[in-house]
Amino acid sequence: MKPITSPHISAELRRRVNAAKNVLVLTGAGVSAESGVPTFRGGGNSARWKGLPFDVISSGAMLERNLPAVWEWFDYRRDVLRALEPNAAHHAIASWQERFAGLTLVTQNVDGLHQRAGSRNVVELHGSAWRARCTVCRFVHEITRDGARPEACDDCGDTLRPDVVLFGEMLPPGAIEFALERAARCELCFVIGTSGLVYPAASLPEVAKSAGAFVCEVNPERTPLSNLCDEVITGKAGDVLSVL
Ligand code: BJW
Ligand code: ZN
Repeated sequence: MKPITSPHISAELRRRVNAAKNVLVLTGAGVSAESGVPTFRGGGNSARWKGLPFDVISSGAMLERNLPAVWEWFDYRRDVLRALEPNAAHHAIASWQERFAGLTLVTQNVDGLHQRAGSRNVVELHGSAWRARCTVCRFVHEITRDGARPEACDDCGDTLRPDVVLFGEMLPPGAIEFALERAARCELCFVIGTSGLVYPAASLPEVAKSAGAFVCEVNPERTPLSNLCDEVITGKAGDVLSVL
């Protein structure tokens, strides 16, 4: 039987956690991995769709070329998500709202699992698979967990697209600006379950570090951000955050 080992958390990090007020948390696909959501770059099922790599199907160029294919990919993703639940990491992060006076949760995930765990005011840098947006008037439509998605815009009747940020597209107006401003004045920054490859999201820990924050990464693997971090906790988000 595999021995149960507790992740190592330094006394310095514990001191910082106890003292911090302004905390920025950046999450990526790895935070949802223990719920069963495939990561993009971890060799999971969603890395390819009908033979296409995810960065081809999840791209602005594909949306221009073949919107129905992009919808099909997101319809499939929502079907997978429907059956999944938030995990210990989502719940731990949600509980931090009571722990830190100034918590900012910024996620790259489009799965809505942070909100389902009770996190409020989540900054969704890459949008949500649970919304559709009009390609003409930008009116946003919620897609309910059990309902079918709307076919056309309720406001102007035009074509809808997933309300997500695909490669080569701009982030939602104001979202990255707000996150960068919070990164520049946090004392503690957690980078959890992201490969740190996609910008501008990956610039948030860089900004926090330059502004003097203590930066801590939680990931089973090293990433391009590991070297700038003050502490790297090697482990799964659910295991690490449960004991932090
Ligand atoms: C665990 C775990 C466990 C496993 N516990 N961890 C600067 C330099 C170069 C390029 C650019 C740049 N600025 C912008 C760009 C272009 C581009 C970009 O960054 N490209 C790079 C890849 C090179 N960025 C953009 O296009 C962005 N737009 C933009 O900047 O507009 C202006 C502009 C346009 C064009 C040129 C220049 C400027 C938009 C990016 C949108 C990203 N969209 C996607 C798809 C969303 C829709 C969908 O869901 O399909 O977002 S791509 C995909 O990657 C998805 C994710 O949110 C994103 C990040 O991935 P994430 O979350 O890090 O997941 P993984 O799978 O990569 O990593 C998982 C990690 O978890 C791993 O490290 C595991 O070890 C770990 N893990 N189990 C903890 N249990
Ligand atoms: Zn419309």
